[in-house]
Amino acid sequence: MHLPHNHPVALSDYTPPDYRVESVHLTVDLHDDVTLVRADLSVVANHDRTKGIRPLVLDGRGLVLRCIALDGKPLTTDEYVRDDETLTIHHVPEQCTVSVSTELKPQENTLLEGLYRSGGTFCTQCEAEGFRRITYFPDRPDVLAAYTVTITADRATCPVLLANGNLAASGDLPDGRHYATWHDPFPKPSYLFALVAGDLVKVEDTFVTKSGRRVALQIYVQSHNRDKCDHAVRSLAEAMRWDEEAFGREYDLDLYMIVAVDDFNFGAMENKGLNVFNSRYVLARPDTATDADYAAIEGVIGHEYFHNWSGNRVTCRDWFQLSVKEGLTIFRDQEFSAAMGSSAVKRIQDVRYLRTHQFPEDAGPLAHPVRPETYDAINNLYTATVYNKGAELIRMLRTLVGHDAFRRGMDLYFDRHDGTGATVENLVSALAEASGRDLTQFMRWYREAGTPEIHVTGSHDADTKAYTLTIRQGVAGGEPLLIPLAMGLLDRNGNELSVHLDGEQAPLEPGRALELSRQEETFCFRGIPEEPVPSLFRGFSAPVRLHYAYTEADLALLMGKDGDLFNRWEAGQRLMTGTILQLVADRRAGQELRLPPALVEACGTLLTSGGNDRAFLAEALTLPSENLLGEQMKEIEVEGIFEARRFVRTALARQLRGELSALWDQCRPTGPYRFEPAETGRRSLAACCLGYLMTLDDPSIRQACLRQFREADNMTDSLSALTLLAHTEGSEGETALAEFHARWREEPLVIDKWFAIQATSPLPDTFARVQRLLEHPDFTLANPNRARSLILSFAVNNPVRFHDRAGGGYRLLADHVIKLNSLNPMIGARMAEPLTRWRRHELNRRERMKTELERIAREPTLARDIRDVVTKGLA
Ligand code: 0A1
Ligand code: ZN
Repeated sequence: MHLPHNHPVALSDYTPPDYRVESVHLTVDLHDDVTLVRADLSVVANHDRTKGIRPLVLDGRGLVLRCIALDGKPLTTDEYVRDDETLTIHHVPEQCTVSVSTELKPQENTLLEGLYRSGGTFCTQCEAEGFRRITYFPDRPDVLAAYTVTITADRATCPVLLANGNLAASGDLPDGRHYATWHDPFPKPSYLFALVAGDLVKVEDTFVTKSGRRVALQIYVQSHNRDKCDHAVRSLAEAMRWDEEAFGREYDLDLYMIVAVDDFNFGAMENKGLNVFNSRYVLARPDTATDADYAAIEGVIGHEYFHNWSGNRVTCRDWFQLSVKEGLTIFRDQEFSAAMGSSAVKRIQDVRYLRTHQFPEDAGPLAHPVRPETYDAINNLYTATVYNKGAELIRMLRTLVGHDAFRRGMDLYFDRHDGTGATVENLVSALAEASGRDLTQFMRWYREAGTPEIHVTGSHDADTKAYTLTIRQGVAGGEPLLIPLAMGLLDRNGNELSVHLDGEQAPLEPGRALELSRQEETFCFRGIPEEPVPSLFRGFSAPVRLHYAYTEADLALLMGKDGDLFNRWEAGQRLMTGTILQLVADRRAGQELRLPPALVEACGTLLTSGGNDRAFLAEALTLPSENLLGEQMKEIEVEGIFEARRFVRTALARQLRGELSALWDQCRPTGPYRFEPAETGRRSLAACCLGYLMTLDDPSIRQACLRQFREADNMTDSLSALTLLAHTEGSEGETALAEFHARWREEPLVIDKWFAIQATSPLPDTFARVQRLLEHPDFTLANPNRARSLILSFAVNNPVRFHDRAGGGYRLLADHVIKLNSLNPMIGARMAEPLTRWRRHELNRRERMKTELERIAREPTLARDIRDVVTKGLA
């Protein structure tokens, strides 16, 4: 088996670069056959040359080298050495210009890394190591340079020529060609370089910054998508305003460009002044995009914009420090989205995402710390741990130092490290300095993988009116973490008790968290007249698993009365989880399934509470997913969970039919589609009620659902109805799927939804259907969105069908990982991940999953990204 560089990269090996690059002049001549790239690099030595002159090592992959020159003088082949990954020049002066000319074929680049074509548009993706596929360069984030880029192309096919920064010159050339020169004054690492050339239209707006500068906001899309950019433009302006208000950060160029392309490996990329986006995070029209799509667009547009400070102005020193830009920027986009809508609901969704994606990652063979010590394939480090757990660490830091000191600390961080690459230590030190706190113990969060288990017990002494919480941290490596515990105590009527720690002058201020720092500790509260119900980790104040023996009555009380909305939801989820897992056990024991009255009562109360936060109500009424339930079991019982969950859903619908129908009625639309919190809440509650009602196998409800599918003026209502129809026995599903395809065949993002709905159907014929859909003329593995919508949706979001005992799902997944090995290994690696979870399943599945991983491992040449996942999965 051949694998270039199969030894891991280690943080402990970090050394500063031997050479800096002060400026880069790139000339890129785009053609349909061969593209020519010339790079002129002003190189300056960055080491003590009295101790010996070090060679200049440039990174490069898959490049055809035409010529290389030093200060204008061409080098002969004995003056440099080249291998698959590098080009080394042994004798370079202290300062010099290195000129390299390379040839590329972007039209043949299926990796979607480096320079490639998407639907005819030339575009780039350089993070993490794509720039080395364009030219030879010290392709590492701590080499920052000013870039000037000249693009030449055919004017008819590529009228739009874009790169980072400001347009410096443009004009015509002979033979129907033209050129544009762009200059970016802000030094940046190569991973932030971008270039776009194509036939695109521009949707434009202006934003005036707080200091009064006018910034042109431009979104570039293919002309048929011109009418789907309004929401993206609005989101960008809102993000810019929010960052000024919440973080005091202002935009620094006169132009901010976003380009949407259909073929993109991830979500979007924050290239300086020229973001390139997966079109699914730009394009939206009420009839083509759901509320969830609108929210995701707002979040991702915000995310890439916020990177302008947390990522671009202050970048990361090396890839081990990825979370200083990603964890921080996720935190910032979460706060932005919270401010745009319901913050409790946003928190619930973020925590659900963390538990669904990051907790399992942290408990499996791909677990790694937020700042790992080593990595094999850099592209596999873009994980829920680095991003989402990284964001939780920032959130905890803010809780620990307080909002004001956090803001001062961030200012200090941005000021101090502007124009450089920072480390996790730099970030935490700025917060420590601004707050005067010692955060040494906190650094452990960055070093340790795994989700801490927190065991809490309470005891009440009626005589002394003292209540004691005993808290134990189960930490893998032994040493305890510094953990903020936001909490409250409720009396038996649900009233909030004042939380007064024994030995302290005054009660705990609202918003202040207790701090856990030892393996085991106790907190004693005084003046507590009766045994209270503790509300622990309010707002999910730390990414931990809490173990506390709540009774059903405790949970019902918290669900109805907790002052913290997040914990109200959490109590409901605990009650539902406990109920369903008990039913899984009952089913296993051959007992008849019965729904406990406590859950019916709690849900009934929710339905009739008249609460006006409909978005919250929808979250509170939603049962934990099969995946989340599986997470709670030592060995996942796929069918047991599916059956027990379905039983609960149907039984709740039967017993609460009247309440559900009434609420559904109250949630009918009253006007045309608007994306605003009250309306998205109304629609999600309507979908939730209809979802329960559709379990009742009632033809009149199915007809109502079909009407909603056909008559809705928006994709949210239409798609929720279609999903329910397609996931329920009955002819309406087929009819609706066919109508939907016929209507939307020209809209790829909508057709992605059509594939995903079918791939996630719990109906027994889904596997056969997925196999058929793989042959559908609209299916292609070359487009990551399409590949994900069919294959990954099936593997990740349809446990009961993917884990079919015959193992067909596993085989199908492995077949496609192998196909992607040569086509697009970055996506192939993501597709291999579900197979690495084999240890969590019963013997038969375990063996079959492992067999498929082994089959992938036997491929004669396995790309690094895939090999990394497969090797860890089998270790
Ligand atoms: N920095 C981008 C994510 C991203 C990372 C790698 C990519 O290609 C390998 C593409 C995008 C972000 O956080 O949005
Ligand atoms: Zn990011």
